[in-house]
Amino acid sequence: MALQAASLLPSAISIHKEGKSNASLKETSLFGVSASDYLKAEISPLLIGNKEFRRKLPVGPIIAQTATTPAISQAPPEAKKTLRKGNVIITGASSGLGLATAKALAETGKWHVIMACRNFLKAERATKSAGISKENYTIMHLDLASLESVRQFVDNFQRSGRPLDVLVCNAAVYLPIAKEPTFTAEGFELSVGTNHLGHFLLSRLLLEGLKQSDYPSKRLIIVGSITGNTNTLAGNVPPKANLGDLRGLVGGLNVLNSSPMIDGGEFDGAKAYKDSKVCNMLTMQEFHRRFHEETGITFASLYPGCIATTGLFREHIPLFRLLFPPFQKYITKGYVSEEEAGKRLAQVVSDPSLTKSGVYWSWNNNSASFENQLSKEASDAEKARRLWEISEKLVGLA
Ligand code: LMG
Ligand code: NDP
Ligand code: PMR
Repeated sequence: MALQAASLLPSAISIHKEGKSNASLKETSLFGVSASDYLKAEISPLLIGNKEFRRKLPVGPIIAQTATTPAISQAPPEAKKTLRKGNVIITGASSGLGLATAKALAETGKWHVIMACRNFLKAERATKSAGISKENYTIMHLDLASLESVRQFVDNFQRSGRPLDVLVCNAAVYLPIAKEPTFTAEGFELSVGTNHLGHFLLSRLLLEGLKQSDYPSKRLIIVGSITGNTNTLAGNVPPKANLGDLRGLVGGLNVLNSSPMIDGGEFDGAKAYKDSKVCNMLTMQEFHRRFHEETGITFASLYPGCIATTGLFREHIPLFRLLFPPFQKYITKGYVSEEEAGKRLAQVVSDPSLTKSGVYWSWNNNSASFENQLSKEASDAEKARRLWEISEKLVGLA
């Protein structure tokens, strides 16, 4: 694949050659896939015989949940009977990746999906057209662009008495051609306000519930993206993600105090989206550092592939929406269907071989998962800590 991509590269962008060390692969991998990761992905089934891997396998019948590892058929039949359905909250499940994931999980009969959506009717219609059966889902109202709504959602969910086993922070908005910023109910720039701050509050408030779940493998997943990672070609298409020294975030991401952009710069909708994805990936790692050991929760992020047909591009110009899917399909070869991407995220939710915490998952051309490398900024622990602390203040947790 690296060779295919090489023909697309301008001479200014270097491409790694065979035989280079992993250190050099880190910053030059294409499409977020380095050769070493590719190899790792290819041998991952072998890890099943590995002691460290076995130790991390969830106990009991959860290992009967997917058909991707040999461990499945070895589950004792009596254990299968005792496992209750898992409960997974998916934000933004009314379209695209979220809907496809809800469908993939619901179809197994082993999950009840709580679809956390801002438009109830749209979500209801989406479940009908996707053919998700009534007993496998519940729609609950959540508008991530309002912290009040986030709190209300958490309250409603807790009152429902359902245990929470997995939370998937998936919803996002992308405003690539907006000339002026728009804002959430609390006055934060809309992309970072929705994609990062709304999810930050949601996951902080739901952490306690996740902790209390008796499910064998509890997970908190925050969807990331290649476009926030500047160690990839896609992440180098301007405007590039860059959180700078977070001065705009400190100022509250509004035009009154400072700037609507995290780095304090001029508003740029495409950059704000990419910045928000960096925040998502940093937040996942900070959760891992702060809570994995204590709670046993698996924290993970992922790049599911380029799902060029989703509603994410609804605000883009029609010409872009027309050309983007064939461009990704035939030129970059980064394209995946909604269905395939949904299966990938469903794997991160339930596959017993993906219990490692703190990982940013990606998939190679054979659709095998591997642990991908994040860019320097998206793996900067000091930035993650500062982002966490500033975000806590903005959402009223500190
Ligand atoms: C910014 O511009 C906007 O400023 C911002 O407002 C926001 O919209 C943001 O990310 C969204 O974009 C980015 C701009 C700068 O990129 C473009 O405008 C390029 C448009 C490309 C749209 C993709 C779909 C086009 C598909 C055309 C092909 C059709 C497929 C059919 C089959 C054809 C058969 C041949 O981008 C740049 O400045 C480019 C710099 C990119 C840096 C990476 C360098 C890689 C260059 C390698 C060339 C690859 C060749 C691909 C050809 C694509 C042709 C457009
Ligand atoms: P879609 O637009 O299809 O889905 C986004 C979902 O988020 C929609 O259901 C939307 O609701 C919901 N949403 C938006 N704003 C809010 C809000 N304020 N409150 C609650 N829900 C909201 O896009 P995708 O499926 O492509 O995106 C899903 C995730 O995948 C995002 O995190 C995106 O960053 C990520 N991703 C996407 C890629 C792609 O190529 N498409 C690549 C890499 C990552 P509604 O239906 O009401 O509009
Ligand atoms: Mg990108 C080389 C591979 C590759 C991949 C995997 C993506 C994914 N993109 C790639 C390359 C390129 N893109 C190149 C070479 C160009 C210049 C022609 C290019 C352009 C481009 C634009 C204008 N790409 C885009 C846009 C968008 O508006 C999308 C975006 O940045 O949204 C923030 C986008 C994307 N490209 C991707 C992916 C996954 C996106 C969707 C963004 C996301 O979900 O994070």
